[in-house]
Amino acid sequence: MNRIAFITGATSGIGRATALTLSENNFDLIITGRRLELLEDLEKEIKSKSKNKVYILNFDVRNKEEVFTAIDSLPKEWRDIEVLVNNAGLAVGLNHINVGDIDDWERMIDTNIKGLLYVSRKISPLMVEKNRGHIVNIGSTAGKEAYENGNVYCGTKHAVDAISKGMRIDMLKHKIKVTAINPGMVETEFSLVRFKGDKEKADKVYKGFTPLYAYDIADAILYVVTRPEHVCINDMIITATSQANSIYKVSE
Ligand code: NDP
Ligand code: 8X3
Repeated sequence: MNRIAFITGATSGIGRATALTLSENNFDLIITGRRLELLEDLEKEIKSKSKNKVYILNFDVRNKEEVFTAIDSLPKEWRDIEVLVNNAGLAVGLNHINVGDIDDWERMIDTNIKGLLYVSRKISPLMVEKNRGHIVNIGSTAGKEAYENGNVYCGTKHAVDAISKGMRIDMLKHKIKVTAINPGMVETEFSLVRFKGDKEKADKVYKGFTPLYAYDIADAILYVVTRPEHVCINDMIITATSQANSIYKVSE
């Protein structure tokens, strides 16, 4: 087996690009998400390009039992996970707090915070057993400063920021690295999900400037997980050149 990376949210966007990039760089992959047919397509694509191995786990990160059962079901040879990429996440809705939709808030909190915690709770002990591993949490520039209408999404990503710092301290004596990668605007299915399938609204988000693409973030993930053993990249903020942070962006 090659080094094994476990990627949540590999059906689309950053997770999918990361799976393809890591596979091109000799990782075997455990790819996860809710849309099984997209995981199967990704598996076929990877296998058409390399001899690297792929294992599919199909679960919803919000469902603790599903997460635990799926990870417990991994065969012995797939349990030596060296890299966990906690990527599954979403924004839903874009409203002032006084008119926010509580179901949207719960989806974001359950996915971005609780889902990340469920997966980490199951995989970190496997890493601790070996005194080896690397957890990469996908935060956001929205986890570094809040913006108008972003309230709860920004809150969940600030939580990812704090959890990453805490994890890094807890994992120190186990020689497990923890990296937070915080992208600005990346053109993926993110805005389509945020605007609940309204493609016109979603497309507008990326008009008038060159955003980041999923492969830009995958490239950063590849960089952090291929540093020498004594080097840990703690925190990375990556924006498009046209963007300074979550608030300031210029048109081209
Ligand atoms: P996409 O919508 O393209 O991908 C999101 C991925 O998360 C999908 O694979 C989806 O899989 C998975 N996912 C969502 N909910 C669940 C769930 N309940 N259970 C399991 N998997 C789930 O968006 P991105 O690639 O852009 O987003 C990836 C991460 O990057 C997120 O954490 C996002 O917050 C973060 N991010 C994105 C930015 C952007 O501008 N795009 C900027 C900064 C951070 P499926 O639907 O098949 O379950
Ligand atoms: C996604 C980037 O600016 O839409 O985390 O919050 S932003």
